[in-house]
Amino acid sequence: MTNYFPNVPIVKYEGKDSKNPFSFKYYDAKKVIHGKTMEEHLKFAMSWWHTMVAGGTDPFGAETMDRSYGKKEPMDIAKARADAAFELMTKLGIKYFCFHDVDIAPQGSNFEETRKNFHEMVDYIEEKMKGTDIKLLWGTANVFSNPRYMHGAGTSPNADSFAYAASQIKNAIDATIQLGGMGYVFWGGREGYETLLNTDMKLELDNMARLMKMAVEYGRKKGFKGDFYIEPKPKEPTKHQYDFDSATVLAFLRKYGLEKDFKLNIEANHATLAGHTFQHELATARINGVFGSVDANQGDPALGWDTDQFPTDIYSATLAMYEIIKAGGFVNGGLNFDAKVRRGSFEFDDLALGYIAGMDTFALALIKAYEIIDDGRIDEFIKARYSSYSTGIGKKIVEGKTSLEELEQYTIDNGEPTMESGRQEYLESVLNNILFK
Ligand code: XUL
Ligand code: CO
Repeated sequence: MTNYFPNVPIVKYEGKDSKNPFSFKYYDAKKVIHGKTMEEHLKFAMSWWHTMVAGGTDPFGAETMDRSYGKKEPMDIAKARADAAFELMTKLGIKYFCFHDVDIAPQGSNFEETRKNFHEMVDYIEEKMKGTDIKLLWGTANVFSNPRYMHGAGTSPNADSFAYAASQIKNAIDATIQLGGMGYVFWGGREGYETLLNTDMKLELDNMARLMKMAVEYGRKKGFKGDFYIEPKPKEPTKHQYDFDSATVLAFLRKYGLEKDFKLNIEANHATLAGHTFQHELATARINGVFGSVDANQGDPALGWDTDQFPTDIYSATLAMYEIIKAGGFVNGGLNFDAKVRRGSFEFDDLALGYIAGMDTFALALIKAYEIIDDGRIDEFIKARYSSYSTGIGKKIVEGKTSLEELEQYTIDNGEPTMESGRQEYLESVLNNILFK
């Protein structure tokens, strides 16, 4: 193994009283909780783009982090990054990773050269995976950064851009299959519009569905048995992004008959940008049978953009884990840290410390979510709140055995409903009681 992170040891669980920054306080990978190890419940993944590539740029400043590992040639840098990725994942005990095509290999001077670089790196990563238990969680294609996608990819007004995106997606699906990935993500970075003065929204949406259908057909033909995901996000980079939130994506999938092959990859910070909570987006996916995977991170409530911070908010993470457990847990999906260290956290140690913070947050969230379920007060309250639908007129409503006429007669006989409190403050105190006991 390389030693690009010399200060980072093999990070172990030392318990909540440890003051060792390179230790887990809550994540005890092999500890069994409700029949599964923490590692099996959480399925942590490393995001290649934020961890191996991102250099800390922002609109006002250059890179603060050097991610070239002392190499000069683009392919050498790509290989060093792969070596560093496996070193970091091994030291942190992370068993999955996710990548875009452009994260792992340099762009060539034309499509064929880029494709050659890409497949060379896929082979390199495949070799690195051998003899480890590190797996690919999902793959994807970056069809939003290059200027050819300035007006969109699947929703571009330019058919040649659409074709280029399709070609990239084909190769990214091939790579996902080769590396044994069980997921393929569509995040519509520029699938949206700035103004309707130049946009045929119907054609753009129809075309996006056409591209996804072709991807499903191709993937299934090549033997891909995993899930395709759409990752909702309301805005940034486009003003009106078509994959706005879980409900919007669901309507899209159903309209175009894609709901059997696609599930949702829910990202925390995208949920909050849409004006929802992370829990709301997960719950919407769960109750509609399309919960798939998670991009874990958090935004800053004082900033209106996608800050992709490592998640440390226990309150939000716990409620997210509560939903994930209720959805039956991860099957093909997992918990990908779509998170990056802050521009000022430029040292290699910060990468490891960021992951440790995020992993501990979700480990504690897993423990607390099961404590909420085992405690039962919240679930029992919700059940009792709807008990009027278990008998009498309520039962008839639920079973579809009544009518407006009967309900009118019932109301005449019954008079004013007797109201009950929603007890929000009490329930919030129950949650605090469990979180901080
Ligand atoms: C961007 C974002 C992407 C997707 C993959 O906001 O979340 O990194 O997760 O393209
Ligand atoms: Co994401």
